Amino acid sequence: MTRTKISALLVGASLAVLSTGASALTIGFSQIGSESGWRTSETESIKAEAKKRGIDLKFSDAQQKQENQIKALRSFIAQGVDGILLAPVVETGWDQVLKEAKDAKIPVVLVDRGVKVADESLYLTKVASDFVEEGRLAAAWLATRTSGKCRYVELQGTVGSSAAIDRKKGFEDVVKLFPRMEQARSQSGDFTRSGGKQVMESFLKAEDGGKALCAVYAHNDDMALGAIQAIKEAGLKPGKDLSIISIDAVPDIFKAMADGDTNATIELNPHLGGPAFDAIDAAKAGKPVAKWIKAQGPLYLPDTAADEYKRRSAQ
Ligand code: GZL
Repeated sequence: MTRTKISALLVGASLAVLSTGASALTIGFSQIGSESGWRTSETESIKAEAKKRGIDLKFSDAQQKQENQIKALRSFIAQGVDGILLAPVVETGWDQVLKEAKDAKIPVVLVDRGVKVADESLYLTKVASDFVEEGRLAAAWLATRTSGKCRYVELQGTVGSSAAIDRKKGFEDVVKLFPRMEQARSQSGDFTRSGGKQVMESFLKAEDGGKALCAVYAHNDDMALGAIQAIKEAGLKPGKDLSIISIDAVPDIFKAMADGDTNATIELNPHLGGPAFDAIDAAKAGKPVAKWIKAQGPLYLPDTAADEYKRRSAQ
């Protein structure tokens, strides 16, 4: 290639960066997998945001395995990326690889879940909602709907994930204030529809076909959608014989709500790329970054479900 062509290319590249004002950064993104509708939306949103900013995003899908995430982080470090986004599948086991990133001076931003580490300086910030608050809100809604008397079952998210641990904690913080609220059974459906259906089937079998059950608390909408199928196949009416509340506010839960099959969902924002990339930019500019960038969502009820479904499925 002639010298003129190379210099033209270099001018072109720098003009592209200047014109969009985007940072020509290379960012590694270790994503958990595609276990739920919400996870897929998060992936699509972060990829779109990276494209809009002219960021070269190296994407890795861990298929729900922590060892794959650790491998991906080590690969990003070896490539010398400018920053890393990590959606940690579970809370623990990250100290060593985060220390390697810190030693390589690569900022790590946690998205949508948290980690338990000995030294909080091992990551730049966490962009996530407050799962304990979500659990408290869900329990307050159920206690109000049932006048504080309900024998419920719980579909937990992925074992060891901060989302499952804290959504469980928050719910139980409030339930213990109501002596006639009783947890009949609680088990992980791993945040998937199939997991939610299988576990709900086992709950119904163990609970005399579900006749004595009052409600289902699902840590995400996908497990609630699976449970709805199981409840129908057992001859009961979901949303009526058993009240149901879940979290994420994916489009399909609004369809189910409009059909009368579920009763409430709490919104979880999937658009975490903007705040995550801004945090990396701020760190590189030597600006302070909060340790937790929180995004909290509202609770939705059947009265707006049809409109919400139309609006969200058109997006
Ligand atoms: C919560 C996120 C959870 C979602 C699920 O921030 O980690 O993981 O609620 C997803 O849909 O599987």
